[in-house]
Amino acid sequence: MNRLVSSTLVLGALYVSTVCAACGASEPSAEVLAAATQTANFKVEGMTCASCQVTVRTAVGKLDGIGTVEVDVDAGTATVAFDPDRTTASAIAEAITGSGYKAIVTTEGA
Ligand SMILES: [Cu+2]
Repeated sequence: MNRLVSSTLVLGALYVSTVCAACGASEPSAEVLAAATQTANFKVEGMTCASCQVTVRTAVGKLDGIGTVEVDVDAGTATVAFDPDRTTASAIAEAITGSGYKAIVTTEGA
């Protein structure tokens, strides 16, 4: 019984350690690869830790037609490959902004 309780406490501590003041904890997003033929770069403000990165990735990943999502916390940037028939760079920027990090499209191209 004591062993069970201490295991729970350890798991709780690990869980809390992934939370940061800016974003709170978040679960890794499932990668869904679409016919992502276009890539856009974004400037993302306010990311401070790996969990912020996951939050941004998760927010983008909820959109339709998203391919790879690369988020650089230190640089404050994101690069997203997407299917232009199913979503747009501005929709991606809105999704990132909606997750709590102001995003603007910096470059957009094939
Ligand atoms: Cu964070």
